[in-house]
Amino acid sequence: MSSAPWDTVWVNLSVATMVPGGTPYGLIEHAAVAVVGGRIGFVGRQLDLPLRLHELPDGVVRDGGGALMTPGLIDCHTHLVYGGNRAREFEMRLQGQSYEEIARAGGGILATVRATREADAVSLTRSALSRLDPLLAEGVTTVEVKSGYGLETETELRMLRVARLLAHERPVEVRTTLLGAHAVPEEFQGDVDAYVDLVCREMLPLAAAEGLADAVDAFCETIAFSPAQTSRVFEAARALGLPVKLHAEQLSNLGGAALAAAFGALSADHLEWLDAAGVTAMARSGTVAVLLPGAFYVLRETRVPPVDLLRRAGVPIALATDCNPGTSPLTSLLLVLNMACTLFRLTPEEALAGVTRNAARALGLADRGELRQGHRADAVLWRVEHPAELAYAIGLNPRIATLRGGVVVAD
Ligand code: DI6
Ligand code: FE
Repeated sequence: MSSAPWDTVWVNLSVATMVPGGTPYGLIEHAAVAVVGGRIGFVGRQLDLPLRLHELPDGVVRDGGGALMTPGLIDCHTHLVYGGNRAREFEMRLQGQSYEEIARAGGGILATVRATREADAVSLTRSALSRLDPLLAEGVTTVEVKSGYGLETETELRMLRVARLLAHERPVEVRTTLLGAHAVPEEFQGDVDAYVDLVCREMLPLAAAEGLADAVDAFCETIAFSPAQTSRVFEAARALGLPVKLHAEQLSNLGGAALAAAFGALSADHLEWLDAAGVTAMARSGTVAVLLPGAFYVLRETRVPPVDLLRRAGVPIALATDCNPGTSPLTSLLLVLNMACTLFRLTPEEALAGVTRNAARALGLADRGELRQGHRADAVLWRVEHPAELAYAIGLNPRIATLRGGVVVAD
């Protein structure tokens, strides 16, 4: 048995711990990070290590080569699992066809629903991996994946099973979210409440019984589900002990964020139309604001989320790709950092907190998102001199290596 108190000690690093309250980014220069049992055993100045490096057995000390270490990135809002794609629709829109014409020709979200229903688990897994891999290449260690393109029990559950499987195929933790109330399927047009019944009475209980859902989400919008219908979904989730989150205030203000806050939601997401009352409600309940600049960009929105109000109220701000085939075919979390700064005027530090500390919180995960003693040793080594470079560069990937549970993962 080794007498070393640690499995690995990384030295010769700068570390952006993202622990709030100290230096910007929680930055420590000339730092060391020690790992034991997949957790962080020490993070601090190399000088303050309680052991001399030469006393440690061979192979324990690893040279970081002056790299910057950050927490592993967390993409806390994705729709990674779906069938087909909507590139043709993108092309048609740019050739002058309207969204309505495309929908009448069988396009839009229901086109993805059809393609997803037709896809088996193997092909869903294959296409989801093609989107997951670019995220991992940029240092993502935890990803949330929603259902929502089945809109029938069998396909919704299949999507969630595929999402869970991704964690067996790649070195990543997957958190799953049931989004049965994403859109109204064709067969329930005209009787939305009957579809909400199906979500509440069948999808949620079956997903919960199979342990397939870590949370429940809905799309509260004039083109989707009303606040009353959203409440019913949240009541059903609460009865099953599942936390909730909400697509809220994306295209209009229905008071979705305040509703989510009243249910103690983990997060309310999008929020371009969020008002002061919604901000106050979120601050009171500790609900995270998840901003999704990819969808804002693709839809060419002009109304930005009320970032200043969120800041002043102390609402934690997270960022995510919202990777989906319609409004955000985006598989770069680093690009999200840049978009959040450029489009929403977040600072690079806020942006990085949005894909680490606050993204963890948006998923209800208290063991990651910061590099501090006791947290999971999920981390990324970057070839940059300062953490602002991660948000500043467009299209550059300076990742050197990813650690998951303290182990360098294969690329
Ligand atoms: N908000 C959106 O913008 C997307 N879903 C959502 O809840 C649209 C998804 C799609 O068009 O496939
Ligand atoms: Fe979404």
